[in-house]
Formats: sequence, structure tokens, C-alpha cells
Amino acid sequence: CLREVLAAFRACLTAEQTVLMDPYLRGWNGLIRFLNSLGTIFSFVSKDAVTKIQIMEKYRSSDQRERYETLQTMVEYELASGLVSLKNRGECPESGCRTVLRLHRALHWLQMFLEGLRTSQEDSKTSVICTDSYNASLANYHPWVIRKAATLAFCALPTRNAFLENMNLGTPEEAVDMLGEALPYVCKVYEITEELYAKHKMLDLP
Ligand code: 1PX
Repeated sequence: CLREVLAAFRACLTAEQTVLMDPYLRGWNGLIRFLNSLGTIFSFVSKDAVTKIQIMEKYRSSDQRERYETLQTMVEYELASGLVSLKNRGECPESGCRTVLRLHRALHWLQMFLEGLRTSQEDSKTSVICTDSYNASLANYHPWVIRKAATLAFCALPTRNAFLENMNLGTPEEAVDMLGEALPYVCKVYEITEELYAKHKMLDLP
């Protein structure tokens, strides 16, 4: 049920405007469950996302777990300890900072997609909303072959109303209301993260 996913992104936000890692990963795990329910055609997407979530979960269960409590503590710790490479991916292929950056970019897609879905007409095509939001966000970071595979897979998405019903938030109208309530939290998580990465000039980590 997508309600828990949206609640998880809400739970990420602290009074100090930091982003808690555990609910962030919980939110992502829920999204991946939902993605898997759409069919194996999206396996190549969920596989990559799961790999990234697992990298972060590994940090959260390591001796350094406290360093990874929030995105802010992670950035501070990894930068101070030379665990982030600003130039060469090979040097720190699994840094928390680069890994979260990939999820963060995908969150931008999610935000636009859900907003598109929420504000669309009843007869709109989910595949079009999805393609438009993808082209305006994540696609800019993907090579041609991934863009091609993604756009092909989007064609398999169910109609707008069937998609909204799949979300298990009630009728399509109820799902739209729920999205209207919950999306500001997803946006806030995105904004705080974007600012944090911009401040440290890490928006292009290889
Ligand atoms: C209510 C709606 C919920 C829908 C849930 C959908 C969750 C989608 C999760 C997408 C996560 C994508 C993570 C992608 C991270 C990424 O950009 N990775 C690339 C770079 O990684 P690297 O380590 O090499 O720097 C990597 O090359 C990506 C490979 C996989 C393909 C990614 C295609 C993304 C398409 C996004 C939308 C998909 C689902 C639409 C279903 C509604």
C-alpha cells in the first residue's frame, strides 16, 4: 500500500530540517515493492534501485551506523574522511553520497510523475505522464540504451485510473486527494537533499 511509502517520506523530515536515513530507505523499499507489482518488465529498474538501497542499508548496520543516521551526517562524515570521489567513480564506487545522489535524482522523477498523475485528466495516459516526467529529470543522466529501455517499458503501464487503483488508496479520486496531501513531504525531502548536495558541490558525483 502506498500510504506507508508516503508516510515514510514524511517521517524522514526532522525539526532541524535534516533527512533521516532509515525512513528514507523504508520509503524506497516500499516504492520498489510497488514497482515489482507492475510486472517483470521493470526488473532492470528495480534491480539497480535495490542494489543502491542495499549499499545504504549495509552502512546502517555497520560499525559506522551512527555516521549514516541522516543524509547530513553522512555527507559530513564521508567528506571529512575522504570517502567521496568528486572526479573518478572507480575510487569510491560505493560511497553513500554517490549512491544517495542516484536515488535523489530518481526522487525528482517520482515527484514529477506523481504530480503529473494527480493533476491529469481522467483519460490521460500513464505512459505519457511517465515519459514526460522521465525526460524532464532522470533521462538527462542516462545513456541512450537505458533511455530506450525505460521508454519502452513505460508503454506497458496501465491506464491512469487502473494505476491509481493499484495504489490501494481507495477510489481514483481518493488516491488523488491522498497524493495532494503527501506530495509536499516528498518535495521537501527532495529540496533539502538538493540544497545539501549543492552546498557541497556534489550534484555531479561520478
Ligand atoms: C506510485 C508510483 C510509484 C512508482 C514506483 C516506482 C519506483 C521507481 C523507482 C525507480 C528507481 C530508479 C533508480 C535509478 C537509479 C539510476 O539512475 N541508476 C543509473 C545510474 O547508476 P550508476 O550506479 O551506474 O551511476 C543506472 O544506470 C540505472 C539503471 C536502471 C534504469 C533506470 C530507469 C529509471 C526509470 C524510472 C521510472 C521507472 C518506473 C515507472 C513505473 C511507474
